[in-house]
Amino acid sequence: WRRTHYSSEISPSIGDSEVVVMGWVASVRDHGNIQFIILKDMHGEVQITAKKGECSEPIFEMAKEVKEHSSIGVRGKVRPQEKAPNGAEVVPSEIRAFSIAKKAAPFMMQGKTSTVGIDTRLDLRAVDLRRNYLGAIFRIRQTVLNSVREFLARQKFIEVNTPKMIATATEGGAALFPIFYYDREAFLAQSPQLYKEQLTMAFESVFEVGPIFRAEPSRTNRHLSEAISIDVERAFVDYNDVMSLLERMIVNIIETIKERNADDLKFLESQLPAVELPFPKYTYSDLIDKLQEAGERIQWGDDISPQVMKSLQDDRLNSFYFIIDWPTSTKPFYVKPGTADGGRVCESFDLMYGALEMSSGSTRINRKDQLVERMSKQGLKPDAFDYHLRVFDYGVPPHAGFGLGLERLMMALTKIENIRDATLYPRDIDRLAP
Ligand code: ATP
Ligand code: AMO
Repeated sequence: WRRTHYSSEISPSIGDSEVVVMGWVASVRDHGNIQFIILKDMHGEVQITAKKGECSEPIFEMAKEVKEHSSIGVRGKVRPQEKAPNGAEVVPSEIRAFSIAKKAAPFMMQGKTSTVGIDTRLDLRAVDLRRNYLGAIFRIRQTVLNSVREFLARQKFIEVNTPKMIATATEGGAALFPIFYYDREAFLAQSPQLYKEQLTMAFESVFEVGPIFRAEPSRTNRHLSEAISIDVERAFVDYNDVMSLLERMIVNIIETIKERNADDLKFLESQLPAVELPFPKYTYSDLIDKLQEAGERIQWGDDISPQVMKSLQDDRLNSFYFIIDWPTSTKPFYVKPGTADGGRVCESFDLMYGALEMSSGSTRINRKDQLVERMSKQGLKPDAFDYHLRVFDYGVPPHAGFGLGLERLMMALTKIENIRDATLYPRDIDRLAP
């Protein structure tokens, strides 16, 4: 018993030869003397039609019994059927039940929406992931990753992996997860920041796709405790160059999804964001003025929250745009202050999609004395960063880069409302399993 065809290959052109298909029961429709089973596999769906009198009595009985979510194999002949997926159906001569679903899952495999809440779905995530809706989401995610790797490889970036068990924090605001590391305390990495910067010394252009860990105590639809970050770092460039790289990468991702995921987009009834190069840029200071004009009680130096951004009426703020030149005090120690105004603002940017932050990036400090000074100003002990500071005696090039949150990007691309649906097994303050 071997699978001979995937669902997508079952079409009238097969003629009346025998096939074996395997998959999961997506739905069963009982019409008395005729049973329709929709069988789902990794490539789509195929209809199995068991008619009383046409197939044997035991097969007909079996077709009546298989429940949704069971995994089965079907041997049978193909015949044209206009109303079935791909215009053909399989008339079963044998049905094998590999594993019969013991219970009805609390959600349906087909259809776009689910009637149950996300917590019920996450409790049974592997089954939830069989839903066509999430299938489409994760195929698009795959295209995003492929497209990022293809795009950066064309620019001669090399992909790296940096340690996830680390000695010191890099991203001031976000809290760390402490771990036991033999007899010492260590942390899960909040970002590959210092390692990717160091690696520009040897390789010039590097990127990493990997987990970042952040102890986010808040329950929001846009924070995970473990997220995937696309981190990019390049030598001999500044923040304008990497903003240009980032926006071209986003456009490339969107074009690639249009090419490779047309069926998924159709199923999701979702439009990809309309983008045009270059993305609009707003300076932090200009936005603060605009927000104050709109009546927001916000001061220069404050962070700009998604709630606050919603008070601005500007169509260009509905898609991708950059907020640039942030106050130096709001950004981590490694971000390079500008030369004007005693370095009050720094060479930094956030890439936004509407009110949602997608990415942060900057030109980095490449002088040891300046880095030490910035660490001290932020209340960090330079001694703790000795492992990092020592390489600055050996020709650290000017460099710049960014971190792009993969799940956040998925939210912008597919309009999912909860970031948890952009990850297979989400981690948050309430959830550590499955
Ligand atoms: P080894 O032959 O190196 O002792 P192993 O055969 O015992 O490894 P595992 O310990 O199961 O295999 O690990 C699988 C692979 O992952 C091996 O190739 C191992 O070298 C690598 N590996 C295991 N632990 C670590 C680690 N802490 N850091 C890096 N690589 C690791
Ligand atoms: P930042 O802290 O802004 O910058 O993180 C970069 C991007 O990672 C995503 N992100 C998250 N996504 C989901 N859940 C979270 N808890 C979470 N935290 C962050 C966001 C965010 O924009 N080292 C710098 C990057 C750099 O300068 O290269 C950094 O970590 O999309």
